[in-house]
Amino acid sequence: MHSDILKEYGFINATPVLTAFGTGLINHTWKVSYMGKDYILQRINDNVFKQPADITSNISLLAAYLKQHHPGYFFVAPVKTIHGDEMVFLKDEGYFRMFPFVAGSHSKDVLKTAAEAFEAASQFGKFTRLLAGINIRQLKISIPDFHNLSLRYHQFLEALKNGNSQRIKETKALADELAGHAAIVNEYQNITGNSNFKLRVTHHDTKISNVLFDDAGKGLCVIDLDTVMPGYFISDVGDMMRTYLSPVSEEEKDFSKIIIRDDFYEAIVKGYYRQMKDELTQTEKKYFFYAGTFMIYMQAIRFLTDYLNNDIYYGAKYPGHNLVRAGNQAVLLQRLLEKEKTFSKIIEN
Ligand code: GN1
Ligand code: MG
Repeated sequence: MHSDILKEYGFINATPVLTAFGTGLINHTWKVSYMGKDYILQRINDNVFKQPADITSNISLLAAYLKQHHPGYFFVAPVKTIHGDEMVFLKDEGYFRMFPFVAGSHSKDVLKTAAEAFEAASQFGKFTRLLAGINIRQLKISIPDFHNLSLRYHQFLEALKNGNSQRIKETKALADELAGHAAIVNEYQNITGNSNFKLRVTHHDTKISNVLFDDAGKGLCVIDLDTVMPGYFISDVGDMMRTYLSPVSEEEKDFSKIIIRDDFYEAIVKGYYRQMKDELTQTEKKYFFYAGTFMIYMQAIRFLTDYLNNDIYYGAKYPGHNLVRAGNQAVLLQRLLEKEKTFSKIIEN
């Protein structure tokens, strides 16, 4: 199958070498080596991204805007096919697109230092700031209600009623614990009704592997722009907290390893503020800490909802996988909430 796709890119003179790449849960990603150059090939999961053409349209829009207004910004545009298209559709295979593997750049799957958190936060902040002038209505909504916490909470309650009954029983304690944090949902509803909260160009997937670093360890740009849509800054800042603060990820089964690293929190604040300090409203700034609770809570209920619905969205590599992930995120939420007092001082300074 891959040879048909790669033919669309004119890769016919030698045999391209494909290797699975990255750890994403939704799209499938390969590294392709062809005639001494490397590329990233992705198959879009069109169960999740129902209109893959919307992604292409958004990326072209961003590329054109940045080229015009911030020509110095390093933007990784998709490789075009021999027909000049940015996406390939093959019957029975789905939607594919390819990016150049930027020479002299690298990405990371885990953060080792707070300096890396600073660089990443600065890159995500810069992205939103540089695009602040774009007419946000031109952006397509590639996943409707993606970070709509009210809807996610509703889906969680639905799964508790109509999901796998055995699993509903088995997860009662965790479900009760999570339902006990519904104040996070109420706060989200306040935000959506508050005009001091701005819809901005938001990345919506700010994990560390979506930042490209140069050889000196400085951030170059952000990648994986499929979920770039109008959104609130809490999505981006919150997902950084969710994925940078603890030394272990959502996959960790030993929950005692989940801890919050204060210096990484400070690095996220400093890196993001370096770019966004003058963009954020006073009201938004008050929700900086909340951002982390918002995203961790949403991820916890998304994992548990999927477990209750027999793992139809995230899939499971072993029995109980999504339950482990949900339990992990619930502990992370608890650990972060314990830091509220300490961290509010960091923002004030
Ligand atoms: C999914 O596919 P990936 O790993 O980049 C999910 C994110 C979750 C993440 C949790 C479209 O992202 O929202 O935070 O898993 N993306 C989608 O690992 O649902
Ligand atoms: Mg992603």
